[in-house]
Amino acid sequence: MVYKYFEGGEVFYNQGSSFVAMKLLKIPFDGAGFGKGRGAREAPNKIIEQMHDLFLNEAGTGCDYQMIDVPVNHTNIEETNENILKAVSALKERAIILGGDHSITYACMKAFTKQHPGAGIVIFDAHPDAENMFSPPTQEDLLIVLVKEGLVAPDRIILLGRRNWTENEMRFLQEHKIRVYHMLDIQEMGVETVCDAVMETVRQWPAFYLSIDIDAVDPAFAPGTGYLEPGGLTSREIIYFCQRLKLLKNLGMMDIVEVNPPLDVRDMTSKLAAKLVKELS
Ligand SMILES: [Mn+2]
Repeated sequence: MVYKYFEGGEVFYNQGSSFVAMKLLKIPFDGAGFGKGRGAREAPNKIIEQMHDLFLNEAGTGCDYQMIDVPVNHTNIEETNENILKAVSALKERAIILGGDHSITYACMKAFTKQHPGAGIVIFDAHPDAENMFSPPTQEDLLIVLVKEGLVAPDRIILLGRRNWTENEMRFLQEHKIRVYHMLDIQEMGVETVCDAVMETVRQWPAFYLSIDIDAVDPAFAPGTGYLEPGGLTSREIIYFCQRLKLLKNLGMMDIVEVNPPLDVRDMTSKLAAKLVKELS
């Protein structure tokens, strides 16, 4: 057996070689915020290019991908969000979204929670993204806007990988009692225990969205991103989380954001993102 079952949980489980179909949404938007995400527009195509070198995933599942291009306007975030909303709302089944900067998760989540009232979100990120309150949100304040606009209940949010924050962000997380597995928690508890705990919680939600800011991973493994934050997850650890979380039936949408090919080293980061797409499929 490749994956262990999640005790008591409903799982998606494929043993041996099989084929699945998956929609891949390309959202090459990097126009939000203060420009740290610039370059992320190149990520979707770069990641797809890297996927050509990967065949079956580790569990033996192959996948037919259907690519969908979402039109973006780098100087107009509202227009871009409208396009994202339309594209994600049209999805009927599980899909993977390739950003783009982290601001895209706002419109994706808006569409997702409309389809799945009461849905939650699991976010891998080195940062809480709760500093300012711009609306529409940038990658700096995604979380704050999700909560303030009532798109997600604070107790249906789980953050993983946090290791840098501001005072405002710390206060926000505490005030709203948002569940956070900081890097230190992950180190002390161990990845398996944390993953078990996360799954135990999210399987009780009607549905959940998985958002992976690649900066949750240590820059040693994923240097191609705008904010380098030492002390993150290893590539193996993020792969492990993906392999297990995707077993939950109520996982709906997933995104991988903040991959920045112009800042990358030998396409390491795009390659890792490509690997995550395969393991999530
Ligand atoms: Mn981040």
